[in-house]
Amino acid sequence: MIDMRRWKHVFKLDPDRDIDDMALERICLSGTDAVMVGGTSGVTFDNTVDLLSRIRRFEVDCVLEISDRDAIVPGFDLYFIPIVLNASNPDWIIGHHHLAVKEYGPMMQWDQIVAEGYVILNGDSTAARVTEARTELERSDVEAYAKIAERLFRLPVLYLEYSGTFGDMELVRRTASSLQDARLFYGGGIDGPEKARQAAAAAHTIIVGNAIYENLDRALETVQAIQDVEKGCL
Ligand code: 1GP
Repeated sequence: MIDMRRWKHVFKLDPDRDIDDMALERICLSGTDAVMVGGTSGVTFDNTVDLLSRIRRFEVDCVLEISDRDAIVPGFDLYFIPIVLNASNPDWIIGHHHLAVKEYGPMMQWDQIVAEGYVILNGDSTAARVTEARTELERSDVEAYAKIAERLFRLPVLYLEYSGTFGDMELVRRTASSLQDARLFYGGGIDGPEKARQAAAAAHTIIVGNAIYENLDRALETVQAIQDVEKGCL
């Protein structure tokens, strides 16, 4: 059974973006803890199943982050379900979840499902626009969301999502250290080893997305950077 609590580094692959076989092989053999498949727009059953079958040639743990209930593909190791805590549109807090469980409830394997409390912090991101997220937040707002995620909803993951831009590491560090059980996932703007080291020093788990498509060599260097942080050489 996969233990996501041990993950330090995750690559996030978008089914709506092209990646050639060589690049995919380098990602899957990089030493990352897991490959997460997910994206905000253009995710379909077909492009998700296609990417899963290509990743499955490798042994790396492979999980799906569900953003569209028409693109729920069997065969992943785990299924991550975002609950966007700062969404203004309640569809992203409970609406899509309700419809998905109504439709797929009888066949859901609940021990494969991980709920993520998302806080979206980059107002310019697609995720913020789609969910109508309130991104103008004080640190105290984020702290409150962290408590709601962990104490009220008992979510196993709090995901601080800066998708496309590098975030406030002091905020990430303080939020992570305020959590007792939940894991803090950080994603956004990690474009190479320097930022990976900073983010890894602040969060429990870092997620690298865009860099895979923009500069693969530097994206791959983020895996080693985590190992450096683990050894204490920042
Ligand atoms: C996106 O948090 C991930 O959901 C990663 O962000 O694409 O900016 O690396 P980037």
